[in-house]
Amino acid sequence: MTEQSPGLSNLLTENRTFPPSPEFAEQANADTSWYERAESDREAFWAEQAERLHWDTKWSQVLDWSGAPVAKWFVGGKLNVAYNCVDRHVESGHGDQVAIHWVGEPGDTRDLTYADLKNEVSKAANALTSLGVTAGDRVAIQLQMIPEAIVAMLACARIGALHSVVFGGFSPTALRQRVDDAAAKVVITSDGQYRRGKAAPMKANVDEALAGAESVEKVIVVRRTGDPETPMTEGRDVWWHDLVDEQSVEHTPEAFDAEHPLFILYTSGTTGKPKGILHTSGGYLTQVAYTHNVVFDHKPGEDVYWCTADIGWVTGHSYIVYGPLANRVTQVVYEGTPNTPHEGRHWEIIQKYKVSIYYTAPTLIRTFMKWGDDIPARYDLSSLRVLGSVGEPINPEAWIWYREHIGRGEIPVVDTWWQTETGAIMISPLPGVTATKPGSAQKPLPGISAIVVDDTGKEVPPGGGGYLVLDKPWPSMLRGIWGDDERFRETYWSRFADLGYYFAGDGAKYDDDGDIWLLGRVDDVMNVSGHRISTTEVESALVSHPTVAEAAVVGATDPTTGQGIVAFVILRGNAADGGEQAVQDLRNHVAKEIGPIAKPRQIMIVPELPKTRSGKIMRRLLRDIAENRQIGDVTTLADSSVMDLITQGLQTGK
Ligand code: 6R9
Repeated sequence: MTEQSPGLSNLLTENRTFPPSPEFAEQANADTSWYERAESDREAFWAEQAERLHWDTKWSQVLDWSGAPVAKWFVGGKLNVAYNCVDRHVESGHGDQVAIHWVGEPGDTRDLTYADLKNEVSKAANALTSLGVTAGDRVAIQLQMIPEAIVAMLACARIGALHSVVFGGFSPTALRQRVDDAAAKVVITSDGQYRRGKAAPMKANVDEALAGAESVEKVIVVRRTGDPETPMTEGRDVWWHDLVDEQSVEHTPEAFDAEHPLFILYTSGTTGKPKGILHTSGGYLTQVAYTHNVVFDHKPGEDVYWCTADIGWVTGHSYIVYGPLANRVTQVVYEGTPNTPHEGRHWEIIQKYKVSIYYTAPTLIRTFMKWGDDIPARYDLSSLRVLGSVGEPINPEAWIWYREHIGRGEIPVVDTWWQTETGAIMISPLPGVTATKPGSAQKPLPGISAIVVDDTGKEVPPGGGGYLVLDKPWPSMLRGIWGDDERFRETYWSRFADLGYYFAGDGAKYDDDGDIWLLGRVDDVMNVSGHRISTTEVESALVSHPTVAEAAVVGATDPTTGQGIVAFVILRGNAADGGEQAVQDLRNHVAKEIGPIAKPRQIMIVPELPKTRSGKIMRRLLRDIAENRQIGDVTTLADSSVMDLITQGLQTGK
């Protein structure tokens, strides 16, 4: 975005609102007074939230921002993160409460109570200590969604070692890059993983990654698939069950400083090298616990919660491991893919465990839409009472579908905006408090400040659009990029340096009520004949057409209009195949929904869209097609053959 127009040309006409039911509001964890209380004394509000945790030593100062942009929260406080997530629930008499209902992809299951979890984490902590891991060391974890992944993370936290979880689907090159960058001493992985009904080896990839990796002293291998071919390197590799099972269940957690580093999590930036986002202990745990409690209205001992993310992403860290466990959750953890062995797997699990809070991503919601309404309709989903969304802007069409077909048309849907860097949810409605609007994340949570500004950093008026910034520090904010302070300052703090704003990299706008609508990354904002049009907006219009299952839109260079809108569309299964008429209909539909300026220059009907392993559409690759360029690097795609499928289909006109 170069110049400031009166607003992004966001012409979304969505204006439905869904006020909370009186019954829900009556029992909600938060109420409107929280906003005022937090506004009148932000630090006192956060101090109150920190009381959710057990502190071995109380802090002397809530916030020290004198070293900005590196914050210190709860200065002088000491706590043990794992103790807070596990032991204290056992000590308060809840040792028998199920912490994790684990569901393996092939159908095997395992329940772990808080007492079980305490034993497992203590043993794993003793095991790591026996290998010489001490506070401040880095441990890389590449594991699929099995209980040991959570146990390993908590064991690191317990002894003050930093974990760096690397998504199970990442390539050996990606793993090696992360292991080297953090100089990890120990790597924890498994023999193999179940994916779409098949056992795939994992350890062999890890070995390939670690060949010659100097920092790595030990590799711990969890047995999952039982692959007899699993290679073990003498002297370096040890089986989890050999090492951990024989350890004592006694382990005394040490209290660490509130600013003691908790983990590093790599995320991609605009350049090729991933950024190791660093989070610390006290502020992070405070904000993830607080947000998990109010955003999902979580009631310990009553709710059954399920966040479908993978622990390889920040959502798994904050809303499977730390926030929920700090709040004494009972949660489902599922190992596999949503269509194995059938497309009703999630609904079957919700029915079986009586899941009451379900948190997932728009890409999956749209996939469910594509599979058909009749699939969830076959299951009893009456236990559900809160639905959440995260990861990308949710188009109103998908939001409404989610509420109607999963939420019986009556339960709150919370669209939660946040990032790896923010550590915890920042902008979201509160169930029982906010009248929700399909497609809008709405308001910063109590205690959080986020504003939409123009190029000069001035806040835009209602109806206006620009950049989303965070203008006040928050407890779970990143404390840096591992080993690259310069990049940390440059990426997030240089854009509005004189104002001290954190630059989120997302475009946003206010509606006339002052609610925030996220419009996608700023590099996804198109400029067509001087009009700013968000890719999300056009996608949303396309998806609102009955024949469309999913759409991705890019701005392609255009000699006359600056950028032209190019759309890639997947049609629903029951729609006629995409002939010229279908394409014309869709172009007209967008013109009707948004306005003639948003009419796509070109619409390509495709069988699949290129997505990263975390489900984000890689528009860069679609732009390559739209601009007739050689297709760029596809290594971070979940399925690298997708690009071939798309280009072949286009060549043969299918
Ligand atoms: C939690 C997570 C962060 C980026 C963020 C934004 C997009 C996430 C969103 C959303 C609109 C939401 N994003 N949630 N956009 N509405 N509710 O996804 O972290 O993987 O670091 O991605 O995702 O663009 O900047 P991360």
